[in-house]
Amino acid sequence: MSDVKLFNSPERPTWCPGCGDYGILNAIKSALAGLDLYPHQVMVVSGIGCGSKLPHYMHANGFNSLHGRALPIAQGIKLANYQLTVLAVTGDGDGFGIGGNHFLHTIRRNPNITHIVEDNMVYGLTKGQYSPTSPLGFVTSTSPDGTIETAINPPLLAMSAGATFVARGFAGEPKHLTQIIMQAVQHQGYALIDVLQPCVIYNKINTYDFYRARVSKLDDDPSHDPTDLQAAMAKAREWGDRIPIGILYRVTGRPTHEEQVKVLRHGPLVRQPLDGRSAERYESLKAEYL
Ligand SMILES: Cc1ncc(C[n+]2csc(CCOP(=O)(O)OP(=O)(O)O)c2C)c(N)n1
Ligand code: SF4
Repeated sequence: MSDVKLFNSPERPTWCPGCGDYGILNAIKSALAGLDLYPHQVMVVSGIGCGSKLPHYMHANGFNSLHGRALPIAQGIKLANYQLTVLAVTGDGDGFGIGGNHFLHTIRRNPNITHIVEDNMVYGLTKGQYSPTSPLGFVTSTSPDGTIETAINPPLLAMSAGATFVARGFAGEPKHLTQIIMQAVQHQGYALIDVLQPCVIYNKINTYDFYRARVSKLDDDPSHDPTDLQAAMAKAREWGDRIPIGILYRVTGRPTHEEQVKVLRHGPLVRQPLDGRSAERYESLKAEYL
């Protein structure tokens, strides 16, 4: 039986005390252990940002990549070895700004990966510039008079692009988030979890208190049908006195990217034999790049 302690890393997070990323890290580790997964079965890919330091703070395979590039790298890893449980963990700037193009095309492919977005609505690592999810009028160093760009609504965007699993979590509710992550990992296809993550330094609006007064769990709403796309889109638009968290939308039966790539019918690429010519090519590439 796996255990959450197996995912503990000796590295101490450098996140600010109170940062929402702590709750997300704990939820990820609990979810993986809860699914009886072991560190060697898991790959955590990130980009660059405060939240993207996460792979360093847990014991599993990890890839701290380039700003905005976590999704293509996660897909490449999944194509190489679809037996790995692959998580892409990104900030909102990382996942929806510089990586916005990858976000849309990942949804189209439906790879069997889980995308967890630490959505603090600001660029934390680079000291508080506005991001694609910053609310209109948000005052930052790059928007001293308030942002004049409309914020994207990530769950709504994902649903309209055809995502098969879309959820919203809150870093201040790690047990609830754990349950969402477990279901996202079990989902066959691309699963987005947009996690409301307080940045205690650069976002003084979307704080723990702000969210605690507003979040409402969809699990407590018996009328919510996560297979009803129109209803799920309406829920994703709710952002006022009540902010729904939980699984907004889930549809099953759409083939994953890996199921449709013919060469993978012979097994994971990493387990397929190389013929003589490709072995030579592999050695020359290895010599060139390593
Ligand atoms: C190509 C490139 N552009 C810009 C940067 C600078 N940069 C590093 S992290 C970051 C934004 C981080 O914000 P976010 O992704 O929301 O994550 P957070 O730090 O808030 O967790 C930026 C602009 C970079 N490292 N690489
Ligand atoms: S700056 Fe914000 S996002 Fe970055 S570690 Fe501190 S609280 Fe977290």
